[in-house]
Amino acid sequence: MGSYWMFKIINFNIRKSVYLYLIIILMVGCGSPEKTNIKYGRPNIIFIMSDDHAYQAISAYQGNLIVTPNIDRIAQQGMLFTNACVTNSICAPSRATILTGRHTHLNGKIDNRLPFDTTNVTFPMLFQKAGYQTAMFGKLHFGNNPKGIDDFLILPGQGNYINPDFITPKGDTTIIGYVTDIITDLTLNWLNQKRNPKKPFMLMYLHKAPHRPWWPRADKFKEFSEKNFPAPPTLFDDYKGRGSAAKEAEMNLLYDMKYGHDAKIRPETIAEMGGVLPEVPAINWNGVDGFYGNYHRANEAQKAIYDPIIDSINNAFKEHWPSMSREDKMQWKYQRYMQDYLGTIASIDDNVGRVLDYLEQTGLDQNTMIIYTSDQGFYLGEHGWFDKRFIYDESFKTPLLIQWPGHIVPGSTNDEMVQNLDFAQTLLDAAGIKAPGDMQGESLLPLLNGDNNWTREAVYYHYYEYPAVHMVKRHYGIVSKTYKLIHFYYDVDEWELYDRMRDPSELNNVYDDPAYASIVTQLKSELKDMRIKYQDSEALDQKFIDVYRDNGWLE
Ligand code: SGN
Ligand code: CA
Repeated sequence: MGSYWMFKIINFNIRKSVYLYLIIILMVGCGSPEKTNIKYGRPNIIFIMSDDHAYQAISAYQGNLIVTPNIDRIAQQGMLFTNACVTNSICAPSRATILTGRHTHLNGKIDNRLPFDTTNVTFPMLFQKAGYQTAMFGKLHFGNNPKGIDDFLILPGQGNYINPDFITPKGDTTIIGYVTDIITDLTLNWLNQKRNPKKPFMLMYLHKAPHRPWWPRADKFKEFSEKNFPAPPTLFDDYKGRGSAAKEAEMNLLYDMKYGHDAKIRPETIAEMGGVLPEVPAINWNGVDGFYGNYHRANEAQKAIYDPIIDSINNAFKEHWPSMSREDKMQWKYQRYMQDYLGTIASIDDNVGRVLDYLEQTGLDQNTMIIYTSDQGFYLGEHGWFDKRFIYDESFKTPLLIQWPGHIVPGSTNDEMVQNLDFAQTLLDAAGIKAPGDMQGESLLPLLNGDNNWTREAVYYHYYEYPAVHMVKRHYGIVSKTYKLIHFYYDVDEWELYDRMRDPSELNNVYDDPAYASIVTQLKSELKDMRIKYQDSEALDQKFIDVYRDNGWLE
């Protein structure tokens, strides 16, 4: 357990068994090591997923922002995928695709708003049916409880960083502490005390961090608030070479990231500076709730640790902000963003280390496939952005690291175009469970085993949540290692083509460049075939626009 705040159950709105949680949590680390279930032949699965974890913030991928020694261990002992991507770069839809092995337009979870259709078959249901124990701890983000899961404590919706609430099979509860530590404690407790060592297990360990508004644990908050990070070359992107979607998106650090909610500037600080400042309009400020909505979850003891750090950030802001240029403000926001975002990741890395240590100490690691991934990628200032949604690389790609002793050559890398669509079939295949014929991915086992018979050359992508927060227009596209063709089809009709080899930062749309005319023709035809293969269509595009119209969400 993190040394910060002892666990205490504070909310007695569960019908019964609240004390059970206290007892099980105190028992973490007290149990005896258990043997692997190797004699049963079937591997255990630990699926670790963080929320919005950019590959740029994992040192196995890129080391200039943060060192993540523990997550990197998975790559050192297994395989690092350098071209893993999602089918739809947003939270709940990505999770729905992971669970069902089906694209958004078929599983129906097009966005974060509409409910998940619980008649979908999910891979945990199949594991459970095949005799596996199943458990889930952390963020699901569906608005309904997971099916096929024996044991769970999940965050309601996005969840909270400090003293988070949890939904449990027995009711709701609040646990005092820092969310990343708590989710890990619950996970370790389950491994150590609750699972049946005679059965194989499929465990989903799902972090809330590093999702906005990026509240690190207080010690990490202090440590990271004193650091400076290198800005990406495209921080001041003016979106010139792109279409209207990039220009109209609302995810620019300078214009859309909020001083209160995101950068931890107190309402009192803005008041002392003369109220709503011209360069800090209400939209960029987010009022009192933006800051206090999160801060007030902390109790007095916790606030006492956060306060000096917040004070020092606020004092520096008050002193320097009036004389800062627009460029300075962009740089300031970028630093505040990275300090908090990466601070939350430091806790993830420590906690992943705790789980890996436990598995190694007990020998469980020998028969366990461990996956580390995120529900999508994220912009860390590239193109001046935060958030995700776009098919452009930083949000399209997602980290993927897999270890499985005896099956994967340690320290290997793979650059094939693999997707979150493939996860369900991969895990089922690893466990020897037959995947339903209507799953649309491919098992990654041949890649993990080092076979060279992978034939997929391009993948399909489709994003829907518009109009909505961040205002990223609906689009679909085809992506190969060399090209990316995109169609923004709603409220505009615009195509973009990027030459991924010559223009890896995706700054120049070459769709209208005559030199690429034959590539455009070829990719359009492949995209058409792909839409047929995956059963997507204009009729479905329209159906999902109509859903927004029927709900009054098109304004
Ligand atoms: C919240 C965030 C957005 C974020 C969505 C979706 N705003 O609305 O910035 O894009 O979640 O994120 S916040 O003010 O609440 O922090 S997702 O990961 O769940 O898809
Ligand atoms: Ca997410």
